[in-house]
Amino acid sequence: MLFFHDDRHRLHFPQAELDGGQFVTPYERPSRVEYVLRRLQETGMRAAAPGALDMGPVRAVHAPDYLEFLATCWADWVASGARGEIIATSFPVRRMRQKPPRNIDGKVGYYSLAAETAITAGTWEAAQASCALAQSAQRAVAAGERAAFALCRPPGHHAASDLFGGYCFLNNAAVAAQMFRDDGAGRVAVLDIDFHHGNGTQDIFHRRGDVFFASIHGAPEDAFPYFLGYADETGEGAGEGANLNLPLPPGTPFGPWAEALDAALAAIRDFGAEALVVSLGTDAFKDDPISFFKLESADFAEAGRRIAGAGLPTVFVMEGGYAIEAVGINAVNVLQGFEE
Ligand code: Q9C
Ligand code: ZN
Repeated sequence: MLFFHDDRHRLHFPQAELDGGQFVTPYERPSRVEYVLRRLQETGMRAAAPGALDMGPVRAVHAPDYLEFLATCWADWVASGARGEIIATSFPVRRMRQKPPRNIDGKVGYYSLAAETAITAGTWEAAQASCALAQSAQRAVAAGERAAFALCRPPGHHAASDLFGGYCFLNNAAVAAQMFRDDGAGRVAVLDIDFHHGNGTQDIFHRRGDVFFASIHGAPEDAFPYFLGYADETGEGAGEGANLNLPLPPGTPFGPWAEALDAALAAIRDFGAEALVVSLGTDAFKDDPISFFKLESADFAEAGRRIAGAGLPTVFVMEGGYAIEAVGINAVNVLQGFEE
């Protein structure tokens, strides 16, 4: 399988993540990519050179003011006299006004969905380079490859049209799905197998009937992002019926997880998708430090086999996965299973 990567992911490496009342080294760290790269090379996957970012499809799924915020927030933060990394502390919660303030500290809270994700000087460049990888993989598949893998970092599926957080800034999977539509696919599906609910992707397509979103994830009662991802979220308006959430409880092993995967794939087939984007997180792994499913490494290969059974042109986009040494094996197992 062809894959795309870009060293500029290293430009995004905050020192700090707020976790359990302490600042810790972020779980979402550059070494994740090194482990995946090594495994891709060991297994003979083919590296291809990524193209430049096309802002057209990015603007189709993200709000202009949000993109402007991402491009300018670091300079504004530094100019305000702040000395550390950008961390959101104030949010427009219940009964408050949904209106971006002038103050940069207020803006940061307005455009974020959680406080664990810091922004640094290089974050915007890294996020753009990451998104360009999803675009390059989509172009390869549109040009006739059966499948391609974008080794995206930072990840994307928590990023909504105008929100960052959950380690995500640009929604790489949503951008790839949008590009399939722009290329003429009438119907596209996004299958999200990251442990966490893909709230950003769901939100972006919630009112659209042309992009189906299916997600298998830790139930929101128990897992981040906590405030979206219930089974009764089925889409709205033209999008009614084009959203499928499959939340699962703590301790879920491969058996019930795989049943959910089969249900998602059946729904994608019934929808009539012509192309597939997979949000490929490996944090459903049993040893993941921030998740609670119990998949074994071999299970990821079986997941890849089942995804291949959909018979669709497929773009794999890297999302989460924090059991660092196993991230490469687990991610590449999905790709290898797909290719069998
Ligand atoms: N105490 C992705 O997998 N919450 N994002 C961490 C740790 C945020 C996960 C809490 C998890 C975000 C792409
Ligand atoms: Zn995740």
